[in-house]
Amino acid sequence: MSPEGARYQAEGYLCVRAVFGAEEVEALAAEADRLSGLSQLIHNNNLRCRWADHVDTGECRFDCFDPVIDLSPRIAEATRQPALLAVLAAIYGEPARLFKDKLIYKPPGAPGYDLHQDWLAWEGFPHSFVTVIVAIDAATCDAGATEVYPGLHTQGNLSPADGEFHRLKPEDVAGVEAVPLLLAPGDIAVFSGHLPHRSSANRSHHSRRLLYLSYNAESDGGDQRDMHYQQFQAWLRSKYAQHGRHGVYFE
Ligand SMILES: O=C(O)CCC(=O)C(=O)O
Repeated sequence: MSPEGARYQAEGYLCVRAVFGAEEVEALAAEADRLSGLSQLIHNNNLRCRWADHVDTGECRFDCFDPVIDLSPRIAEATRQPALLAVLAAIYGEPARLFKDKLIYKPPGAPGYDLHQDWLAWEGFPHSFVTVIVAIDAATCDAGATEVYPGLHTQGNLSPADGEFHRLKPEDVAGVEAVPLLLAPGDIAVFSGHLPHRSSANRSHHSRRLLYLSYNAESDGGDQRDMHYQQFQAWLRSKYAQHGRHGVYFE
């Protein structure tokens, strides 16, 4: 196993610096800006869009596209960037397949994310699921960088395996110090689907735009992205319906 692979196995995460060059980052930032201007698309009934309330004013604001690559060939290209795929191949010992793709904007005042694991007990959900963060902006502590709990991925799923999303409890990470994934634009971080993580609010004066790209090992189900998004959108529709929201669509 490569030293990167061994470190990832032990800690459940890995940061690799300057995987994307300045020009690539500039192009991704320009795409993020372009997409944030698609006001027809950014609608609260569109299943592709996620929202978050400003921590001080309570104003509900757009936060994330999920998925995003079908909106931008440039971002789609970033998911296949050779140096990024080489890091994943070193971890897996085989090629990786894209499973999910999000662009999180986290503007100033956006709240953090509660402590959770990404792996979900859904039929066929790949056990080899990992997420790659690609930093478009700097991820700093005051901007609400993602924080991980090293080593706890070895404990597997820490919440009921009932197919629901669960927040974890502080006891689940007791005794382990959180490590913020501090990234400069162009850096990447890779972390396991079983690694507990969270983030704080963005208290800085700049957005913390990150691509959140998830993959599985080729031998663990091959290309499952379409299937995942069908399953995910059916799940979202059922959640909206439980709250009396029936006008949702995907565009
Ligand atoms: O944006 C963050 O810091 C965390 C996002 C996250 O945990 C998620 O999307 O699963």
